[in-house]
Amino acid sequence: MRSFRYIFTTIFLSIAFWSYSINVIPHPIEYDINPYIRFEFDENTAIVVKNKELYDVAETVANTLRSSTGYNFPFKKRGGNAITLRLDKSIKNREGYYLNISPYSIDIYGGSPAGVYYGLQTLLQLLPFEIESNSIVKRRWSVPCAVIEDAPKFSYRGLHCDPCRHFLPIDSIKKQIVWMSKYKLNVLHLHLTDDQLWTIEIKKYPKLVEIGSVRQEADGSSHSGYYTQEELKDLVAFAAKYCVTIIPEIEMPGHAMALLAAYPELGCIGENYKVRNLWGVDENLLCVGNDTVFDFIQNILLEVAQIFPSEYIHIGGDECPTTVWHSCSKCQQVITDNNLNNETGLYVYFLNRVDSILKNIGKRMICWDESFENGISDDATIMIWRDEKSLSKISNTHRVLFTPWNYCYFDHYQSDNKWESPAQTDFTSLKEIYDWQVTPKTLSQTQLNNIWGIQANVWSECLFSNADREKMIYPRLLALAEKAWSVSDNDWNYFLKRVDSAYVRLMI
Ligand code: TNX
Repeated sequence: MRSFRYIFTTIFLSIAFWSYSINVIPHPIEYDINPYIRFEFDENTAIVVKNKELYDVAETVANTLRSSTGYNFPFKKRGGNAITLRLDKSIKNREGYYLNISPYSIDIYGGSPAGVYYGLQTLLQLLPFEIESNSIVKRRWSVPCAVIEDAPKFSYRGLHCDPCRHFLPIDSIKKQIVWMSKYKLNVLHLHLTDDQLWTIEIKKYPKLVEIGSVRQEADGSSHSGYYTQEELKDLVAFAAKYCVTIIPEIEMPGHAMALLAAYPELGCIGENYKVRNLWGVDENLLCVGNDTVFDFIQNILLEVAQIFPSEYIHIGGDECPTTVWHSCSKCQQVITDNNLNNETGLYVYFLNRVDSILKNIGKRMICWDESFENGISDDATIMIWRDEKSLSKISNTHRVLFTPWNYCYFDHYQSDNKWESPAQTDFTSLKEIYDWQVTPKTLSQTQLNNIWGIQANVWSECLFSNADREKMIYPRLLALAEKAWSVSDNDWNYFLKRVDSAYVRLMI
């Protein structure tokens, strides 16, 4: 059936003997399109759902279609004038899809519901930009006929969100989820704790939010905010509708001042901690010589695991100056008792104990690349924020996520325009991201196989409002999506044309 439709549409499309460009980001792997032959939507166009697993994605996209066209898009069992959605086991990549638009019908086949969802996103991008409007737009709704076969390059395509430096309403995170999914990103890395705020309710330790989610600023004002478990569960369910997995991050043993302010007995010094009101790195860490610290971590992670079904939990591990451990007798005792040599050994000992806690509760660990020192658990996934050198070293032995600061830190300036709000001092332009060679040619097959994916990080020290944050995310997210999904050749001008169309959608 699929091949019959494919041959039919291909013959139909080739009548024009011309190859046209396609206005889609990220660029699909293979396509044939003819803007002069079109499928017209009308008030009778239906949605046919062939597998019950597809109702959720069908409903999510039907809502977008309904609100702008004003058509009903009824769900039907069969029919010609329809978008028909099916699962297809012959599609090897589970997020891959096959989209066939003929003048009479639209068919989408996916390797999984996510594959079908991505086929639908491509369809939305082929429709006029007003399709993204929240109110009815009176116009002709048609799409060019096309056959598209597509699948992602990387299976992890992430965007990070930091509500700890400046707190974010949950609706802003929902909006981020919707838009990242339109560009086929599938993981939201939610950085829930840091020196400057603890933003997740933990029922067993109420002081974490009572004390840890409020910071006194130097000017006497305060900044605060946290998410209840109910809000976070609702966010997880919302994200699932958009095929986005949320990976929570609970920072340890550093970046933990908000935790220490609430429970000072868990630090080496044991008193006088404050939720930090400066940016940068604090030298206070959790005390590894205090076994209650590990019980505490276990209890927190148990609650986190109940909220987030993701197989992975990120436990931070970055930026840990070890001076306090050096002068803590309890930490030094652990070094002696376990022949750890020095504080670096202690740091790996700490992370490997957390790794075992996670395994016991059925989860796996992600940590930042400082953790890659001799002895870190083989099972840990390392999120690399440094450079290609780290990538080629770590990917020999570990599964990695690549988020190098010079391409993927969206808190950097992106232009020399005077209107840009204050940002971190570095500069990362859209073109730099677009020209980024994610996987250097020197990597071996083993190293390449270990690269799970890429991600952009939106640290929010300088981002005071969601509007500031969105200016930093877009349009750079479009280049990131292209790097994460597509295998197409570099063609900057062609990409810019597609960015122009995407821009109108983002502004609507
Ligand atoms: C580094 S790289 C950090 C964050 C900051 C960011 C600012 C890494 C894992 N940590 O704590 O917010 O730089 O750009």
